[in-house]
Amino acid sequence: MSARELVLGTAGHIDHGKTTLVRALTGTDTDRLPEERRRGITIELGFARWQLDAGKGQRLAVSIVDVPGHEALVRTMVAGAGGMDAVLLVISAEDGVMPQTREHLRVCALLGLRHAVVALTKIDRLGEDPSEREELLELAREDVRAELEATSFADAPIIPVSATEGAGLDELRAAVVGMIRGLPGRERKGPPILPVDRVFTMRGHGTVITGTLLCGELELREGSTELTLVPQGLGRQPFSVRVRGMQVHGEEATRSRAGTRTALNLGKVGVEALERGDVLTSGLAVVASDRLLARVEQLDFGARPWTRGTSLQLCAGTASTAAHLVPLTLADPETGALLDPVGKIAIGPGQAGLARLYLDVPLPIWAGQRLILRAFSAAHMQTDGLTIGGGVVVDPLPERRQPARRVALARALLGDDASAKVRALVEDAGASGVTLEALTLRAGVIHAAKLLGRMGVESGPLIELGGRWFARALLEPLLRAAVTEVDRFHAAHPLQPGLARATLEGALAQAGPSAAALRTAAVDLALARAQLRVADRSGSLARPGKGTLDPNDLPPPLHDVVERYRHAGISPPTLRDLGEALGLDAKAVLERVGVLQRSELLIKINDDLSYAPEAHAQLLTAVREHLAAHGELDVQALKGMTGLSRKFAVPWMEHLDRLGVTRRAGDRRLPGPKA
Ligand SMILES: Nc1nc2c(ncn2[C@@H]2O[C@H](COP(=O)(O)OP(=O)(O)OP(=O)(O)O)[C@@H](O)[C@H]2O)c(=O)[nH]1
Ligand SMILES: [Mg+2]
Repeated sequence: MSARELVLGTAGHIDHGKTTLVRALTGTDTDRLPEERRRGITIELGFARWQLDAGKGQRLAVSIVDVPGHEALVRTMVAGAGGMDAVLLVISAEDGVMPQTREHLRVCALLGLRHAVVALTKIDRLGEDPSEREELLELAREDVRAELEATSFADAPIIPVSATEGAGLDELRAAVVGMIRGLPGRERKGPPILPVDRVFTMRGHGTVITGTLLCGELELREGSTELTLVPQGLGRQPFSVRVRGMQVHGEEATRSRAGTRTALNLGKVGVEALERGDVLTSGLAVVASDRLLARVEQLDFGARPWTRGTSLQLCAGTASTAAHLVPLTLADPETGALLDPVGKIAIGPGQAGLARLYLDVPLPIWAGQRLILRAFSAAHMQTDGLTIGGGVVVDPLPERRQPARRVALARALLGDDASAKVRALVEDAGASGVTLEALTLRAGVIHAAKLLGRMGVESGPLIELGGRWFARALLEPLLRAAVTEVDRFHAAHPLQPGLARATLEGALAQAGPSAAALRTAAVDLALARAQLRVADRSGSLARPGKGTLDPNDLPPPLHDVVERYRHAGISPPTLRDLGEALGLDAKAVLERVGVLQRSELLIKINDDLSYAPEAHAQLLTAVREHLAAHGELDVQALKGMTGLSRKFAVPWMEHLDRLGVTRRAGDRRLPGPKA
């Protein structure tokens, strides 16, 4: 196999001799269907292999795609053209340029094709008289030259041929070889993208699909090679398929490269599960989407501007659907740069701009994909066909946002800087964040993970939280909101050490939409920067210097409580005693005792019983001494030793167990690990 593989596609008006020329060059009749033979026209895409001698022993393996010229079959032509590297434009010298000559040319240009050879066919039909023939040929040549002048094919060689008599075919071969030399290579890195153009069953093999591998590489590995089928159409889901066999140029192969016509034999899937328009791929490049952001252009012969809601037919890859368009902004006619949106936007004939496209059914879409837009009204049918414009996909999965933000994002996505694309997408996602998968798809970059890693370092502009990426700058306003919230809490609850963390994060959620992970990270950052601190054992959060209980300078209501406990020593009051003594209701008592417990100014024994730290320490010492002397402890002993009543002694025993000073053994307590 040669080093160079490419797809050469025919183009041109119906009956101008495309299929006849392919047969003369390759020996293959690409009109296989009985209906094609009967009507003498091409209906389906045809495929032929062409071994071309490029001189110096080099052979080129060219795959020819032969398209129909019929005005009603332009969608089929577009499906074929999506995989072409170069064009063989066929124009009858007898008839000259006709509507589908123009329309096909435009499709090729809109799809980004830049290389063509023109075959001026049927020269044997220009009459007997040599000088008259020469004159007619010259006229035809001028006609073609004039038509090409304003296109990206202005320099294409024009070769007069007769497919039926063979004249000019050597010159045509030489011109094609010359053109191929100037062709740029295809992108082989990244995931494979193969739009399906045929699905059929082959006896003994099962389901076979064919298509042109647009980018990447396919390698058939021992065992199984899995690919993902991204479907077109409503109600269909992506699924994986196993590749059992591969054919390239009619021969078994284990590898196919970008720009190669490829047939795949798929295991365990019926033909009814697949359709033209589906895409085989792997990794994260293609997504079934029914809304997209695209840079679009309307050709200059259009009859009316595209406004909000304009309906068009959209062709993408080998698929197509009806769609409507919402223009967002215009492009500068000189530089092509997207302008700031002003007023009501309409994209008129000869203008380009940014638009959202809403598709009637989802199609497999990828970033950077070329689109063809066709009109439904037949206003230009007679002269130009229905192809009215085209575009390139800027974002295959856009979120619903304001036009100004769409335009800013589109500017970054249309550039060449992969880091800038990724960063712009993360910033656009705002407080909801975006996953690595979505970023890879939407930016259309292969190494999104690597780029994110670089931008996600501690001082970098991005941050990953809970599997989503955010702009680090989002943390600052949330952090400020958290601090303000805690300040407000201190002002409203001067007796409380701080605000529960969950309550604080809940309050941040009320302030505006944000991901939970982002709120948590903002609070963490406030703690790391010491703008907040953990106030007590329950994890309440406070501002530095606030909510702190200084034991020597307690607010009077708390001071009163502590004093009661201090004076009571080892026989402290119950909550009820305390309430009665201070004239407080149960709630107020609980609140004050709770604050003091959390700040360790009181030590909790059970729900009703607390001790001042001094009395608590005193009792612990006594217990430890008793355990050391006697090796055990019971309620009776505790009562005797301390003078505690039974009411206090029983909870104390349990408290000692919890502390690990004692451990229970039947009715007795033995020394525990913390004795
Ligand atoms: N005399 C003469 N007839 C030709 C030549 N090339 C094609 N024809 C005839 O023109 C008719 C149409 O040729 P096709 O090759 O089917 O044209 P086509 O462009 O493939 O048509 P579609 O695929 O339907 O668009 C056939 O009858 C051919 O025999 C030629 O160079 N000389
Ligand atoms: Mg044909």
